[in-house]
Amino acid sequence: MSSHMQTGRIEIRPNALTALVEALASGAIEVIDLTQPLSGKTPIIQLPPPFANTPGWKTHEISHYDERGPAWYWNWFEGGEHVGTHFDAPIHWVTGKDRHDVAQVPAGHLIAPAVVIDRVEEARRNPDYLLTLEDVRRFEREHGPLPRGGWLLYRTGWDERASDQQAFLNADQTGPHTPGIAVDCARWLAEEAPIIGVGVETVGTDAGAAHSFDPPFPCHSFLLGADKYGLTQLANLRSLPPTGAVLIVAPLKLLEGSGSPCRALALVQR
Ligand code: 23J
Ligand code: MN
Repeated sequence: MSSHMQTGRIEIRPNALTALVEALASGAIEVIDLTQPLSGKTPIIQLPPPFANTPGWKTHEISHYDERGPAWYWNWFEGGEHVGTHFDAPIHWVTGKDRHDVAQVPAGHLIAPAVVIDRVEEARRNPDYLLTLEDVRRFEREHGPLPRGGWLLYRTGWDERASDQQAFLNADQTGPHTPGIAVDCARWLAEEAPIIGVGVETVGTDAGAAHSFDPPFPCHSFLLGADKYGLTQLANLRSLPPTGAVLIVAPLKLLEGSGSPCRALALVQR
């Protein structure tokens, strides 16, 4: 039935949710899973001494249709808040210490538009590649301004390494070498851009070498300090258009949590 019609005196207004459900059913809108699998093999960040490191993910079996539970299979798990595809809440960083924990993030912020800036070639040539303000300006000249209340997703091709901790961290004697965002660009994204967060394919939103930047870890420092969010270890950004996707991100509602492993999905018009 057409959604615009007069039925007697009752007007049936166009219903965006009906349209969404129909588009999902017909495939006109596709759901892309941006989440990496979470297991004991999921790569985890390795901070240099003297800093404490997060444990990885671990699953423990409770029963598996056996004497411990004849008709049911279930597990329990342990793991860090910042393992795998995960959400950084503002309170994660000292600059955001008085801001929201992960349970306090407004639900309305968890569904938002997203744009994708692709620097795969640059990151392939230089694993320490840093996204510049000029890169973002060039994207805006071509595609329009960054989305108000939305996400900047930064594609580097690093997701291809996500099943191999060594390749993913890409560390040598001088530390990890993974792409990130330049200091002045991170400051601009935090303080000037209309976005609510930055998503990346790497183990953290900051570059591998960001421990030696001024300030250290500028993405974490500026973005979280500005009440914005981080999203890491994303998959399948190659399947998203530069503009027009809608990101749905679902971190666990961990009371006082600094972040959480999450499911990240994108809706894309086909
Ligand atoms: C703690 C310290 C430094 C970093 C991180 C955590 C993360 O990347 C994270 O997962 O938030 S760089
Ligand atoms: Mn994190």
